[in-house]
Amino acid sequence: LRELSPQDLRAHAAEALTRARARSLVLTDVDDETLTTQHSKLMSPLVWDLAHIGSQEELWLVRDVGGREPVRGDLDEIYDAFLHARADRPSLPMLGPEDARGYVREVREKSLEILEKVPLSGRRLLADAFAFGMITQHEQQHDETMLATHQLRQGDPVLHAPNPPKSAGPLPSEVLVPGGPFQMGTSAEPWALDNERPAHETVVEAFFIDTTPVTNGAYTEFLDSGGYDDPQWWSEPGWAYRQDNGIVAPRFWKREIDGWWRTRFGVYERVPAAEPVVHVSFYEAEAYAKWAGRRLPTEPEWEKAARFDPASGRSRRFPWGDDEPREEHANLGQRHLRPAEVGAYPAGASPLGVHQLIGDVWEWTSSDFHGYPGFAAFPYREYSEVFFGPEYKVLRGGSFGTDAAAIRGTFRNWDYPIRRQIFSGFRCARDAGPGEID
Ligand code: AVJ
Ligand code: FE
Repeated sequence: LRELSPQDLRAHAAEALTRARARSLVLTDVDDETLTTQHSKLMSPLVWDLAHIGSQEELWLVRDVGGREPVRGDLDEIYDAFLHARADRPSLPMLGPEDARGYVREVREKSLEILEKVPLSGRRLLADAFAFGMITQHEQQHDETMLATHQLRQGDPVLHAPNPPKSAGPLPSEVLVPGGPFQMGTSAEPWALDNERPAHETVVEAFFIDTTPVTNGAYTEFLDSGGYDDPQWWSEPGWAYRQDNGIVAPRFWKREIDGWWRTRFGVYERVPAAEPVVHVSFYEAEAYAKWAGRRLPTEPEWEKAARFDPASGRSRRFPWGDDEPREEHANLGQRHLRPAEVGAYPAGASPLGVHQLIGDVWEWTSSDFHGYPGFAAFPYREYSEVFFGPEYKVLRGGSFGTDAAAIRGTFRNWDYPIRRQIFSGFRCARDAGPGEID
């Protein structure tokens, strides 16, 4: 970032903001009722997300970076996510669809003017350039949340996209990741959020990790062998969750006489065996792993598998190297409305041969969400620090709904272990025995 000229920084930020907005507009290009209905207690009405995107942009770019007067100071409270739980948002006096669209347009005009004028050099370079990155990622994160809202919505399909590539061929089931130190986290990545910082050395023991995420086919074996009815596979809180909520299969699945079917953005279809399983909670992932005689990877294990290059000993930005994601690397950006078959992205594999770490499905890890040694909250405690603790589990790698601007090898997402309306899947790991390390 320090090496880019102010003109290049501006062009990069403007392009990323524009791409995020195009996505937000596709996701909200639906009738007023679809926009204003609460499709699930777990989600906001789509029209709340849209104006919240504008409100955060007004706070951080228009007022903070630009030093300008508020556009709509009266909206701050309505769109403050910390003041209102999602379940309560429908009763807020929020902007209607036309006003929300007008509001985000007005804010965006101002932030692009500010981007043209801000020096992007000298004392405030890092803070100002980061603010544009933070707001871009914030909009993209809400775009993924809005995509999850679309998945929860009842009715005919309104979103359409071509299918992702097919598998390029079979792969070995697991890969050995060598033990020893590697660099985890980052101090250099310009748009990295506070919880990804700073870079620090971490040691892992040698372990095996699945080459790909666990597929629907493999998961169905767990289901069909009675895995959901056998407490021996479940943790104590996991079993209580399964019992209390009558959980019998991944979210959106239904058993028919001829096997498992699912609803996906309004389409009812047979569950495709070769795709990663999606819409499972941490507890379901953990139960599957135990049934399979394996376990979930820890966060350091996942990151080492994704970033460690044994040839140089360096940690790279992405499994395939330092280049920004391209279409052949990963299923990202809502280009496809489903995960791709395992083996579909050979160009995105890590040097050790681990595939589809980025894109397709978020992957549950066994780790709680905590700050790294030397963590400093930035720009505010509510961004991530207030979520640190044992209640949240970390997910890695992004999904087909995540934009390239909002994912990298160091990126950390977090959620409650019961959540599964997100695009969540997993892969398994196991300890390497003494005889297995060469
Ligand atoms: C990082 C996905 C957990 O959606 O709650 C959006 C991102 N933070 N607005 C969330 C976020 C503030 C956050 N997650
Ligand atoms: Fe937000």
